[in-house]
Amino acid sequence: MPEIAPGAIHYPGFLDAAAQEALAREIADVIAQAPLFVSRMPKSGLPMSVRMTNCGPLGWMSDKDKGYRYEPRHPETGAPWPPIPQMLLDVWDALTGYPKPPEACLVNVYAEDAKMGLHQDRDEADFDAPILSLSLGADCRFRFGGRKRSDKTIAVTLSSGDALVFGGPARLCFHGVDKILPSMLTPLPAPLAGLGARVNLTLRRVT
Ligand SMILES: O=C(O)CCC(=O)C(=O)O
Ligand SMILES: [Mn+2]
Repeated sequence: MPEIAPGAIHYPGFLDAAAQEALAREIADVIAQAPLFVSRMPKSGLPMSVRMTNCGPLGWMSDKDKGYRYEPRHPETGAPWPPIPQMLLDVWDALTGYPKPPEACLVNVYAEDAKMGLHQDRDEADFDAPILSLSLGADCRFRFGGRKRSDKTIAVTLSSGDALVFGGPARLCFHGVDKILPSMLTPLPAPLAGLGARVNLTLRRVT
């Protein structure tokens, strides 16, 4: 499997079509219980271009006043996040080998024109566990750099069914989504059809 940087491994096509469909069904269930919402940038209050929700004991969100953080409850319904589907816990075990389960699974839904700026995942208290990312639907141009914002970056295409694990020396590497690739609009699997162009799941340990 290609190591795109020390500690960052890309698993193209890790989930086959049947597994992608099964995962999409699980995520559609999560969204039915925990509706998609829009996070806002700290201070400016500008809306992010992705819509999101979470499953697991903790969920990531952001708003104008309190900024980036994890919360045990959905910001609009006030309900606890639904549990992380077993198949995702199994993928976590298989690909990270980390002895504790993930505590948060962020679901990001990208419209065709959505993107995500270069950032580090650093709202967690513990950086020992790797991050696991899974993609469904349209290809995207994913950008991966180093531990400084100014470090050189590379572009990687993430496609439906791909997994990416970044931990160890890559845990705090800057990354982002430049764009959804319009010439490669693989539709989202049926259970998620109509929600957007691409769905990304990010599993993390938080505490
Ligand atoms: O959509 C992706 O591939 C990356 C998402 C991400 O980096 C994040 O939510 O922190
Ligand atoms: Mn990230």
